[in-house]
Amino acid sequence: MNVNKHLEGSRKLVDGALGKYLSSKEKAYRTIYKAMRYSVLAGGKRIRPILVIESTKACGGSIKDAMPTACAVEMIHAYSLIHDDLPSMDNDDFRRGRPTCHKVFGEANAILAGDALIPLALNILSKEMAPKRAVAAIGELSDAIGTKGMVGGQVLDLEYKNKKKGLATLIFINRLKTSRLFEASAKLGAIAAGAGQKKIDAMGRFGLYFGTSYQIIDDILDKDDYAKAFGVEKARRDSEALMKKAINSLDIFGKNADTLREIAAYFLKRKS
Ligand code: GRG
Repeated sequence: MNVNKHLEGSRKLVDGALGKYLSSKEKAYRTIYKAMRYSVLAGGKRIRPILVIESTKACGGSIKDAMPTACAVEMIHAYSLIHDDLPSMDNDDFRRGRPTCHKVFGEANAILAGDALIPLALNILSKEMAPKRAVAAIGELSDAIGTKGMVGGQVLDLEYKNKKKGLATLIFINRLKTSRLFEASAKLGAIAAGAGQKKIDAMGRFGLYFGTSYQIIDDILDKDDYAKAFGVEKARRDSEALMKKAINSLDIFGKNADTLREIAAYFLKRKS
């Protein structure tokens, strides 16, 4: 399989679906949709929705089963980036090569665009999944992004901003801030396919290891946290070991998870 081409195709499908969810013909809502579209449709690797889709497929579901869930997860990711860029957090002027949401729409509208993406994501899950799957998906996603997930990780990250972090702290923060949403993405894909608990759990392990490796690679590329604290060589070794663990978590899916295995190997070698 040509992984690059495959990912490109998936990205196009995700972008098309996101565009549809993020449109309203009513004049009154023009500003908020404009701000949301600006940030969500600004490119990005779409790795989380791709994990949702491939997890669904590995569990016997279709792209159609996966797409609402895939878009919901990407909306949550986009919200976290919009808020992370705010002056009160990372205070970034650029994201994905263009001015950040608050630079273009003002701080209040950027906060609100991020805010609006959360209920929209949950609403999509509630309306477009079968009731039992929707309840499981909303439960998992809200766990992943709340106080003991992404928000909790961000709070700790801010607390430790100018302090030295030991290995355990660094891993804990990364787990909450980054890997937990990867874990949820892979699990949500299995839930969207109607998989049983064993498969949902296996996908969760895959997502968690994948996300942890992904964050370390991010740090190598940004010369940041993990790579800065422990050196590029250890960071490289650890990211490889974690991606191996991710791939090993897929054993119970047999050949059905071959695409996920190839995607994991591909992202281990990413350069941006
Ligand atoms: C505001 C609650 C709240 C949380 C923010 C996501 C986040 C937490 C902070 C952003 C900073 C950062 C580097 C987080 C680690 C997660 C990560 C690797 C984000 C970048 O994700 P990619 O590589 O980006 O998927 P694209 O642009 O490709 O979508």
